[in-house]
This record gives sequence, structure tokens and C-alpha cells, in this order.
Amino acid sequence: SPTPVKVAVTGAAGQIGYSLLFRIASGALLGPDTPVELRLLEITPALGALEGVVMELDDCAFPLLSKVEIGDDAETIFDGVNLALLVGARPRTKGMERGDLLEANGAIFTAQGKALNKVAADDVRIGVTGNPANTNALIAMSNAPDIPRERFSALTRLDHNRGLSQLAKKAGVTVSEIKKLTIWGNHSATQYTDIFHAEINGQNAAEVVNDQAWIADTFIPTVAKRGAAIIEARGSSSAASAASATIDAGRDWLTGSPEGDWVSMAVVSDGSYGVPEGLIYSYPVITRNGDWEIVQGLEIDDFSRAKMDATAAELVEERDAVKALGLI
Ligand code: NAX
Repeated sequence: SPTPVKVAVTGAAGQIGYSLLFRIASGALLGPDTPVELRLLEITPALGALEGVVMELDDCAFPLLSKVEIGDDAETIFDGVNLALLVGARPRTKGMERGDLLEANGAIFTAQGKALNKVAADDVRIGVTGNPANTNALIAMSNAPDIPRERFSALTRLDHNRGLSQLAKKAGVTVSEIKKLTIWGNHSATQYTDIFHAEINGQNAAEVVNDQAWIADTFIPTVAKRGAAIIEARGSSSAASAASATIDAGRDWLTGSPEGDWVSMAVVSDGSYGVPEGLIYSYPVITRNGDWEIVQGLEIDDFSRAKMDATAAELVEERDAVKALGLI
């Protein structure tokens, strides 16, 4: 049988982990023919809870799950991993300033970047879900000089999926009838969900919708504020949907985006679309065999330009703040 793929998940005892691990172990990430070895990283006080999660993984008797290792030492857990899903992060707690949050996460992502640099497999891919995802990815990437920069990405697939579902409802179609939606920029309130290049059954989505006020005043803010709406309704933040998007993103990265479509992924900017080089910025990308390519040549009107620039400006600010803290 084929060699198991080693997949690391950090923050494995958390909410997202509780959904993500079972999906990975069932084959949703790597397909029905690829066995998987899970490497689960947590902070020391959460290891007991993580043991309970592993008991449940055992009890599922997943045929594809070859082995599970848990621990609190990044170098041990990341040793030889082919894919690292960095989910664990320090949430913003009451009274915490933005600088404190960046600093707390900086400590996590500098250490994890260094550990990956030292011990991960040569073909490693790293996906960051933990917030602030783009800047955490930038910190990890900057602390892993021997890993090609293209191997890092931050998750905007949840925003992409949220956009698909909102647009499908408005247009009275199913999500699979929509292609080429784009999330530009930061996974934050400044993100820009672009339907001007999207297609609904081959027709331009903005033309099908034909309602600029809805696009500007309802659609874009609804997608951007969906996380807050989930917290309001559920009493805790999106977890199953975030896990599902983490699976979608990892699967498409490794096995390729669907023909005739693209996906949104925050990746290192090469200056495309006037975005400052080196930022981790969400773009429309086509993926194949673990590589990605930014879709080029899309026409950008003034409405889109302003929104793409605003989210880039926020990422520049975050980058400058972590630079000032000596994290990159
Ligand atoms: P939880 O607080 O339930 O779980 C996080 C886990 O990470 C905890 O078990 C904690 O012990 C662990 N952890 C903290 N520091 C660690 C470290 N240094 N090494 C390993 N583990 C560590 O949060 P959860 O709801 O699972 O969310 C995880 C992260 O995803 C948060 O940062 C959250 O903001 C972010 N999200 C990102 C989304 C995205 O689309 N990019 C959407 C969902 C979610 O909000």
C-alpha cells in the first residue's frame, strides 16, 4: 500500500480541530486511496483534551488512518511532515490590544516557522487558518528561509465558500453553477469578494444579478461579516465550516483546482494586480500538483481597484507592525 502522507494539525484540541481531524482521517483531504498519518500539536495544558480526541479517532476505526502522534514540541511533531495545517492561534481576549495579539501570535508562528524549516519534508506545504491568518503566514514564511515561499498560504477559502452560497441564493442557482469567484486581500473585514469576473452557468455573474446596490451594500458586507454573524447566532466562532474550507483548500492545492474554474488562496504577492510584493494576499489562483499560479489579465474597474487597495493597505500595516516587533 502507498506510504502515508504525514499531515500536521496545530491547535488540534480546538473547535476547528474537532471537525477537521475526522474529515482528514476519513479521506476527504487526500482521497480514498491515500493513507494518512496525523501529527497533532497542542500547548501542554490541552494535551489531556487532545488525548480524548485521539480516543474518538481510534473509535472511528478509519481505514485510512495509519497513525496518530500528539505532542507539544513543534520539532518533534513537524518531523517529516508533507502538509502542515496551522490552525492553533492565540485568540483576541478582552482588553487585548492589536499589538498584543500580533505579538502573542508572532511568538507562535516564528517558532513554528523555524521548526518547519528545520524538520519538515522537502515537499512540505503549509496552510495557515489561525488568525490573523495572512500575517501569521507571513511570519511563518519569513522564519523558514529554506522553504520556498510558494509553499505557504493563508485560508480565504471559507470567505470564498461563503460568497458562493450567498450568490447562489440571490441568483436562485446551486453553488456548482457558479465559477470564478474571487476573494482579494486579507481574511478580515476588508476582504473583497469580487463577482465581476464570476460566471453563473457561463454568464457574467454581476450581469445576471444586475443589482450594483445589492453587490456593494448587501453581498460584500454579508460575506465579510459572516464570521461575526455566526458568533452572534451560535455563541462561538465558525468551526465546521472553517474545517471544511481548510479541507477544500488543502485538497485543491495538492490535487488541482477544477477545470474551468479557479480558487481563492492567500499567497505571497509577486506584485500582480499592483499588490506590494511579499504580502500574503488572497488572489484567484489555479492549482496543479501542489503548485499555484495567480490568474492574470483580469480587468479591474475603479470599484474593485479601491477595495483591492484598501485590503492591501491593511496588510501593509500589519506587516509593518510585525516588522517593528522584530517578528519578520
Ligand atoms: P480554539 O480556541 O477552539 O482552538 C485553538 C487551539 O489552538 C486551542 O486548543 C489552543 O490550545 C491551541 N493552540 C494555541 N496556541 C498553540 C500553539 N502554540 N501550538 C499549538 N496549538 C496551540 O479555536 P478555533 O475555533 O479552533 O479556531 C482556531 C483559529 O482559526 C483561530 O485563530 C480562529 O480565529 C481561526 N479562524 C480562521 C478562519 C479563517 O477562515 N481563516 C475562520 C474560522 C476561525 O475563526
